[in-house]
Amino acid sequence: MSLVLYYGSGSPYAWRAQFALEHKALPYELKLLSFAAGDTRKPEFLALNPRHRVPVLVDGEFVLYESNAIVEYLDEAYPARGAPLFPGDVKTRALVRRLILEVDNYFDEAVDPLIRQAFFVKPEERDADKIARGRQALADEFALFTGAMRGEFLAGPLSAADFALYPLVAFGKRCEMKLPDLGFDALVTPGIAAWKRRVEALPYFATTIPPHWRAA
Ligand SMILES: N[C@@H](CCC(=O)N[C@@H](CS)C(=O)NCC(=O)O)C(=O)O
Repeated sequence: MSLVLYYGSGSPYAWRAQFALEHKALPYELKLLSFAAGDTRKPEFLALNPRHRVPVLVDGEFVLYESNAIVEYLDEAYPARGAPLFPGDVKTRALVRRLILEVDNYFDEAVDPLIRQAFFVKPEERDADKIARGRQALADEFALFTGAMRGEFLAGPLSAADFALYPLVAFGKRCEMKLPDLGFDALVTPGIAAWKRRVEALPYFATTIPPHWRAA
């Protein structure tokens, strides 16, 4: 087994893949790419992912991009290691897949405008209406995910759905560094706050935090 994960520090999608590698206690090598240096657009990386995005997993001869596909691959390729990330019966596994799609199709869309305003728009050019709409969209999403929760974790037991959602929630919270009036915690329901604490209590959680976020 020779696993290599290409990542960029602070990428919520790469965080998903690292969650899965740690959950499975798999040995792997991390390769850090610099977004600022344009590493994702260099020919050697484009040969791995023509969509120039991290994460990319290399397992021997096999190359895979798209974070949720990587998590599912690791779960199937290394079934003997760690509790399954697509657990339970066929209906629970379908629920995990549905939740992952809801994260990527709806939650991601809700948090993205806030991330843009916080990290990619100059302070003097920030748009208060976009921030207000983003807050509301996020509150709506937290309410929907609270309603969808089936137990201690999103689908009941810990699953790939938790790994899909958590890094985007953490990124939303991190927007407060640039938008101190965001009031992120007020948007989070008690159910999601308790879920967040459970993910943060996972024994390998600290290892997965993006390096430059640790110092913050
Ligand atoms: N749908 C992709 C999204 C990956 C993604 O957007 N990665 C960003 C970092 S957060 C990236 O690599 N951007 C660099 C680029 O676009 O060149 C996944 O889940 O893996």
